[in-house]
Amino acid sequence: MKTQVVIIGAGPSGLLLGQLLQHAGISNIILERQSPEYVLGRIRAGILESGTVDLLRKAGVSRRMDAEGLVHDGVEFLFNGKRYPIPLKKLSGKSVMVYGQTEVTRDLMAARNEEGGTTFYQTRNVEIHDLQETAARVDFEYHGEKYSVECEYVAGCDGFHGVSRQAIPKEILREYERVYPFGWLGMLSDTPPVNDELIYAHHDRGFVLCSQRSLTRSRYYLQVPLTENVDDWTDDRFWEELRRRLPDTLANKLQTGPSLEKSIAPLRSYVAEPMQYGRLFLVGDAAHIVPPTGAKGLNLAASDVNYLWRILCKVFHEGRTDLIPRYSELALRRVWKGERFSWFMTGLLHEFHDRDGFDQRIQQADREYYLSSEAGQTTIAENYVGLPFEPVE
Ligand code: RFL
Ligand code: PHB
Repeated sequence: MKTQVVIIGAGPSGLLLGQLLQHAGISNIILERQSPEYVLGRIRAGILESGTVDLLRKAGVSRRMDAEGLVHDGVEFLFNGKRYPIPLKKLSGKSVMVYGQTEVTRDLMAARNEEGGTTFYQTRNVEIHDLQETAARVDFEYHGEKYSVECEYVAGCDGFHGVSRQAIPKEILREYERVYPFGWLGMLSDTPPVNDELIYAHHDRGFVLCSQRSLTRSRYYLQVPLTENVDDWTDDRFWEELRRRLPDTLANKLQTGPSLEKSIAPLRSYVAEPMQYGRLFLVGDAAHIVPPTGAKGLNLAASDVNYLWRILCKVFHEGRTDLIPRYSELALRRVWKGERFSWFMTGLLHEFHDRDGFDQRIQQADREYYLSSEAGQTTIAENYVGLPFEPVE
């Protein structure tokens, strides 16, 4: 087989890149380890920045998002029982969209099927070769048979545990990491959200996020120690703990119901540099992970896709191979700002049991400053809705 770009991974990065390349007349094949049902069963991100929304529109997959997604012009913070609404639109000129990663992925899969894009699901043993040669090669197994694809470029969209990052030699790859001493216990339920806007709350018992997927589906998260086991959390225990961490005005409004999904995710900040090596580009979680507190994971994946798609269009249509090494530089500049914001939000809102008195007072002062000053709120707003993309020239 031969194609212009092999994309490893059919998560949001791989599918969105595939769709944009297809529309630009650049042939591509996607290789995915799991089945489509498995990929759609993963409950992950819920908030789209306006730049991500624009990119999904450019990719021609926004019909359902525009009809069903909820535009949020604000977000709320809460600590010491006091609520701080942040008017995102007023302060930054932009809004965010509530539309889940599962739905984005479903729309991208449907578009690819309709347009006849080639995707191999349930592949095994994907191997990347010849990244420094005149053509790269990707080998894989599919239903017990061995296959080989020759291509000009490989997009590693295979998430944190994928194989692509390992194709960069150890002496070239640099890794930066922070691991946090807690995780998020998430619960999805068909209950109306407790508030119109998302609420990020600090409480002495730990952080809480009240999020949503629609007007009838809620997503809540509780900060928990990493030693917690999800099986020890019955629905009743989850609702009870959530109520304890919310002020009475909200706790009394909370509508409870059976969970559709519950899981614990550890929190991590991680960046791999460079994001390009020979004919390979790393995209999304394959190159970087953020703690979910800033809602940046999926949005940074879309940011990488934006830069790579623009660069590959110029490479294939205008012969601009000089842009290839620019990908890493452009993508990383925005990635590090997303990393900084996610780290900052995590530090601002969580309960750190290992912090001494001084650090706790600084955290308190930070919360008071950022949430009560318009300048502080504007900083949060412009990062939350997403920083602008740089032009690719
Ligand atoms: P994905 O979504 O992980 O997709 C990678 C795809 O590659 C496949 N794959 C392979 N395919 C072929 N061969 C191999 N060797 C392969 N190895 C892996 C995988 O099966 C998968 O289908 O990465 P992508 O596309 O870069 O998208 C990134 C986003 O998914 C991610 O940033 C966010 O979901 C992060 N994230 C969250 N972000 C938020 O903004 N808000 C959240 O609430 C939120 N919750 C989460 C999350 C990430 C989680 N993970 C990864 C542990 C919750 C969890 C549990
Ligand atoms: C979610 O709805 O899953 C969600 C929303 C905002 C975040 C993280 C997760 O910051």
